[in-house]
Amino acid sequence: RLAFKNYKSVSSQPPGVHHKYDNKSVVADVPGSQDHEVLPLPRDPVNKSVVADVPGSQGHEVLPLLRDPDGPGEMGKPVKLNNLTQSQQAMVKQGWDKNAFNQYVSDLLSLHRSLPDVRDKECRGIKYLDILPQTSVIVCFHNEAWSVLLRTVHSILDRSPQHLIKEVILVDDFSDQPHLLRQLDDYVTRLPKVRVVRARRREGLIRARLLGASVATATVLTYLDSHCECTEGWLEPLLDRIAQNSTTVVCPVIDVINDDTFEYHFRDSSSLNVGGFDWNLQFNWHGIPDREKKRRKHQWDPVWSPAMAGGLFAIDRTFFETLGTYDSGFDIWGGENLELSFKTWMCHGTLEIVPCSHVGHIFRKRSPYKWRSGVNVLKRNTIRLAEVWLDDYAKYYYQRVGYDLICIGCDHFDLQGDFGDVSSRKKLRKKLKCKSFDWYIKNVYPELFVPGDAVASGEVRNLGEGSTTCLDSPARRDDLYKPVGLYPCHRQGGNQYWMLSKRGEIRRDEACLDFAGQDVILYPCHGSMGNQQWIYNPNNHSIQHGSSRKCLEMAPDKQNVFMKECTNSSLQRWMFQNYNPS
Ligand code: LR7
Ligand code: MN
Repeated sequence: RLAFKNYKSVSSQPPGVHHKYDNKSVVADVPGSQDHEVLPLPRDPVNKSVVADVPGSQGHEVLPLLRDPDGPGEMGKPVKLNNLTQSQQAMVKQGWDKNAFNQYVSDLLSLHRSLPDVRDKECRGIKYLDILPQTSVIVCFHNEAWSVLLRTVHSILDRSPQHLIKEVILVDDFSDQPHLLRQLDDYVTRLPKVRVVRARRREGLIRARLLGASVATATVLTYLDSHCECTEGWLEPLLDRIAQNSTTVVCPVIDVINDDTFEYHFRDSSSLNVGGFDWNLQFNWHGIPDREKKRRKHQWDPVWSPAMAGGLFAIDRTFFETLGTYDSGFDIWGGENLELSFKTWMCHGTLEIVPCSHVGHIFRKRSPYKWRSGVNVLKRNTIRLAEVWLDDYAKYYYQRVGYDLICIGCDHFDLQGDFGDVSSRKKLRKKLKCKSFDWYIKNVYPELFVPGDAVASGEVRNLGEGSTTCLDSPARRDDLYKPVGLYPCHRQGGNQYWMLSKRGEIRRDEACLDFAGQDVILYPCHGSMGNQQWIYNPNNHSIQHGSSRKCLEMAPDKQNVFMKECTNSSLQRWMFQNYNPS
């Protein structure tokens, strides 16, 4: 069982409530976070035969036997709404406002809707170990829409071998929507394997997951977000990997459930991605690197991944415990995915994506719930992450988010506000004899561009016209292919942070300055010079383009750049914030 060695445990009793877990729903504290022991709340007995009303749904909670194979959304088909009345349109809008997905459409679908079998056909022939470990599936939620939450639960129950599911634990992270309280308790009485655990206060998803782990009883923990749909055969290949090696942490392929139509889009194994991150310590996806393609025999073999997205994975509970679970100082949302990724690799485990396992997830464009006011929790979590795991590489994160200037000659800890105490996390890392971050970068994620390999970095300031203008462009995936611009220098990194690589790229993350004769744009870095090669001359401060031999020039409006014949005019003089050729 989980012992939560890293918590300040007040009670000498091991945390958890198994022994008195006879009520279906309990309110509990995250182990160690409180003086008092975890107790189930008294609740009224429920009538077993009650069928819950589904708030917001159109009144059809479809039972499996009554299922209509041609019903809306069956086989993962999209639902398009036509000719809505005004009041229906109002409901659609309300659903979007509350959830950041189209709840109205979700409410139209069966809680047991069918999905296509999206696996490679070879997956169906794979023989897994005869005896697989059981798992506790843990689903944390905060104000999740009823139909979406229950479809997650039913997809687990409907599409997993029953003997492999020990229990499904729903961790309510202090929701305040009424349907998630009594009504959910009532609903799960009909589902023998499903339990609800409720946090006493808003814990955030990380501590909510720890709460789930503390009451889970199976040897493998499987985490899912509260807006997922599992497909046929999703579970066995995950458990099989863990059964073969308990230090393997596994993720399914995460398919996209469209946030508007609820169409199930699947990703076939030939276009599989692995997880990585940039120096903002933000998770991102990449194609499978060539070295990894060579290591595997088949496209349905598990893929080593430098990082996990975070929400959907299975882990041996003893290994999770050995790793110190999550840093419980992480609040609300974010950072925990990279924490677990780094320590899995650095502390002697392996992180894989298993192509034969597919689970759908509703990807949203904004976060629908309230975060804490007054603190940037994501930044705080990320600083904890960097301080504990990144060693010397932490400086690239700080530079990237704009801390380098504020912190010259100072201890950056003091200036970044209170990120709490991380000494016990560092101690744990030592105790486990985990490898260095340098080892991780070189062996697990060699594709990552390391700013230390850059010849120059920081802002790129124009030296003409008062020297107040800097090269400035966002460089996320959606911002690519657009001309780069200029903006008053702000010395806060971000869109003004650039790196000049040894090869002559001017880049941020995976985006490179690229000139093909028209505008200077950002383009995915391709690594083969050509239109992405720039020659910086530190003496006359020119930035010359490799193939066209033209020079980068500031436009008179101080908002745009052009490529012009090199004249050495002050408009063609640029200064990198840090220039250190080796
Ligand atoms: O305070 C909270 N308490 C919660 O219980 C906030 C959230 N939650 C629940 C929430 O209801 C949901 O079930 O936690 C889960 C994750 O929250 P989301 O769905 O808002 O997060 P996300 O899907 O946008 O973000 C991804 O990154 C997060 C970083 O902390 C988590 O690791 C999420 O689990 C993770 N989701 C996935 O990995 C699915 C694939 C997305 C990608 C890429
Ligand atoms: Mn999610």
